[in-house]
Amino acid sequence: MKTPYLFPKKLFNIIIFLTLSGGVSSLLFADPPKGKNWKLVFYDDFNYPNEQLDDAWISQNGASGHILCSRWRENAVVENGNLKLVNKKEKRGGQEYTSGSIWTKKSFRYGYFECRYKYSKATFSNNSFWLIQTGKVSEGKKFEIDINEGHYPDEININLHNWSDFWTDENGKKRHGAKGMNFCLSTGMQNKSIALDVPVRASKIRLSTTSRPAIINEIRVFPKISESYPSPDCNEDALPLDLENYAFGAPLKIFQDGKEVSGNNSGFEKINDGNPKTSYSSWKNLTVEMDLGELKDIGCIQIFSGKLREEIGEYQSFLRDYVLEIFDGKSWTEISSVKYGSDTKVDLSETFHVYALEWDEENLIYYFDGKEIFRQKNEFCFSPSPVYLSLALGKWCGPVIDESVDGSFMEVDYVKVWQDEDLKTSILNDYKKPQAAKKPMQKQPDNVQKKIEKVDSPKPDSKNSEAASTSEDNSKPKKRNFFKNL
Ligand SMILES: [Ca+2]
Ligand SMILES: [Ca+2]
Repeated sequence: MKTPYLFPKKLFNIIIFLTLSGGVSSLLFADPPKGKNWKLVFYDDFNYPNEQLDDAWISQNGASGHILCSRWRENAVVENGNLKLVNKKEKRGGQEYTSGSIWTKKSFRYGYFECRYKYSKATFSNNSFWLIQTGKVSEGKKFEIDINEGHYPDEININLHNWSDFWTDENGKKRHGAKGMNFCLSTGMQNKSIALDVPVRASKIRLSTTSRPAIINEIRVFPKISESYPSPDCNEDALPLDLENYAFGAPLKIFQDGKEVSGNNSGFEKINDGNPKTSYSSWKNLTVEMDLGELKDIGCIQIFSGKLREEIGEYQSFLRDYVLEIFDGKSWTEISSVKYGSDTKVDLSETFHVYALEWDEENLIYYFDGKEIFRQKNEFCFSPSPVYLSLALGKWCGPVIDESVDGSFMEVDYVKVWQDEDLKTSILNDYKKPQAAKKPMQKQPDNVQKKIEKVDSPKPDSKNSEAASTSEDNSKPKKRNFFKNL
């Protein structure tokens, strides 16, 4: 039985910030928001021997087809008071990498869920703290709440999935509902203006990026001028009348993962339609080739990227990297590039941060370091769920770099769950869940599962969701082992 860790209540009311190198703050403790009669019902700070992890947690032991790694108990290591989920470059379970994924034996309905962790320092890792309703739906729909599927170095992803209702879209793809938001804590690449000291002469320009999503609102190409250039996000009618934008309406070729794509209603033209509020986005490696028609003397190239979140009036999900090339009529030459993530001012693998969800019958409210960052109406999450801590490897999480992934780890300081003692419908001491049952995605044959795509989501498809990260043995009956409430 797990040792209960009880702190004086007063301690939980203290929020301590440490200022570390680079001006990054690391939150030591957060706290449930005030106004409810919170009771701490689960607390694991991993301050015990590795073997004891199995008292309260179940580990995946097997492959997951939708990601690039199989996941095993050996990759979940408790040491020095923390849990490490470790990525390894090793062939196992039919895949090239291994990692770790665990979930609580205990399930919870409603409450305040909090986890303090660091991302693994690897670009294509998915660092997840999440809930998924397993087994029979007692009320509402099968759901998945991704409190955070974090991507190195500074990306936060929140998603709510409905795994009960599916439909087939016009392309024959099976879809399900998913809504959320993602954003990067750094915004240096959103408004990129590349002014050249010496003009270059070119008839074409080419922009390539591995960012996912790759959202491009507008590309502008200007001649050399003596004044400063306008901001890349300004409206077309705000440009000086005598400043020609060579990019406006220029023919485009679009390549995804190296293949040229075409099609009506593709939205390519939004890349250079003059309107910074319209955009084109891709979930594959994107290359945009723009034909300027003839050789032009170019003094500045501007790239404006990012998804506008109208509810807060901010752009998010900007490009994380690019290579910009020009064609002088004979050959291509690189004139500017940014390495993936090098613009970041915040590295969520360097410092611990607190990710949290407040879940009740009406709302899902998400927090980062004690501050609300997003909220959604709760329309179908009414059943109990275990808490998951998962590390996965997937191409949608950034460029695949073997050297950085081997040995990288997501480090978890603690997980806490509070519940509102005044909310009679929450599960406090009376819920008896016999097993972690099969997840919904397991019922899909592999070929169907791969086709399922989300809608209304900043992520491209369900294979990117931890929902499909089901353990091979997840459907097996689990031994009853109920965590003692604190
Ligand atoms: Ca546009
Ligand atoms: Ca700890």
